[in-house]
Amino acid sequence: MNISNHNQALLAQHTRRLDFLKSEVNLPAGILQKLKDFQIAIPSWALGTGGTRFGRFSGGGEPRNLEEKIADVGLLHALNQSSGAISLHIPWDIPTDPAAIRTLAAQHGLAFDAVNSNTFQDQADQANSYKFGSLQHVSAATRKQAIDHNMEVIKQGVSLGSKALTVWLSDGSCFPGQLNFRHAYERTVDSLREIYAALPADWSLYLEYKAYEPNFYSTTVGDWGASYSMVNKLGPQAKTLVDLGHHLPNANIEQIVSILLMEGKLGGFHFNDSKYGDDDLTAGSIKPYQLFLIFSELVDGMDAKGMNHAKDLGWMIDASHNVKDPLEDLLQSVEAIQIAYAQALLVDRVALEAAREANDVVRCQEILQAVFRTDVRALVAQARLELGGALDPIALFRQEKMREQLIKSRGAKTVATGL
Ligand code: AOS
Ligand code: ZN
Ligand code: ZN
Ligand code: ZN
Repeated sequence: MNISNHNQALLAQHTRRLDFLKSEVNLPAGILQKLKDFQIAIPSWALGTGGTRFGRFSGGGEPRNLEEKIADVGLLHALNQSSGAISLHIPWDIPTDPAAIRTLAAQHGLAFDAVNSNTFQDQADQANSYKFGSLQHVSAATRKQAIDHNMEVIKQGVSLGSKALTVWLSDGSCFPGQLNFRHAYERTVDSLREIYAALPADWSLYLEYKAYEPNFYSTTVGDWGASYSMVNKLGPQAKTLVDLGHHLPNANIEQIVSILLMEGKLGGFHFNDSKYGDDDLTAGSIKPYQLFLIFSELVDGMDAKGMNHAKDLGWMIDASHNVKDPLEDLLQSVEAIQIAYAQALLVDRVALEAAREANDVVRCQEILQAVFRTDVRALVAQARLELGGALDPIALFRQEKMREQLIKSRGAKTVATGL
């Protein structure tokens, strides 16, 4: 891959754009360093073509094992220098030789982000079924099996150097009357307490909530209120994870984020975008203003607490690709997140606060929208350039015929493990 030739060819145009931006906007000191430090983890399950229950249209050249998934994320990271971590899903990814896997990841400059447990599917060798839930199950044996699985995931994560466990539960019910909500809640908390007790001291537990699907009447960890109350019961290492696609329509996600952050209970994100439900579309593809508003709250809230933007929350993508090349799609997502972050860093907080205190609603909107309508792509590209990435990662991916090369080495009909 010839990044420097690619960058050389685009440099004059890039410099023009960056100079224009600098002439228009006062760039705060340190903004480039913040952008350079900001890394977004790639989920191992998003590297292949997804699908729906109606079908799946394979794209070809997909990673067939953990080593190839790491290679794919390494490729993304080489292109954008902002995807320096991979988030694994157990048992879709089993590191049979953790030392070798760690070495391979290190060769690509990758760290291991949160590990994800899976008690929403039955595995072939499993004694008890999760058809009626896992941590909430009426049977103690089934709950124990799910607890043990989470403990096993923590072990796997420790062997790779991960520092967090993400728990997403599909537990709930499909019909009114099916479930005793209180019992389901209490059993879930009791099960989570056992998992929490197995966390190493420097680990976090992220509890992800989701309004519905696959259960269509109730989900036991169905919203941030349920997650927040549970993580509060568990202890300081447990926090809520916000997946942008997991809310009921029109939810004010930025406000949820702001409150969780203020309460010290925001753990991290699964970034994606959606029009209707848990669509898992490219971040910023449908509601880029919402993404910006979320980042605006994040920057404001993290700065108020003196938090490190890059390190103190878990930044992950959770997406599925049905019609796009997964790698190109992920490059788009990372860029959209970086753009939203860069814009949030440009908000004049002092002016905004003054306008709020004066009840100058028009001014408040002007301040935010002036930033949102500023094209900061050259700034994000400059951060990539300074880190040795490509000025235009997708263009380079295409110029170098990377998908064609992957198809040549892995085959045209591949099915990456995962959903
Ligand atoms: C499911 O809807 C959630 O977003 C989870 O994060 C899940 O573990 C992930 O999407 C993989 O299926
Ligand atoms: Zn998710
Ligand atoms: Zn989801
Ligand atoms: Zn989703």
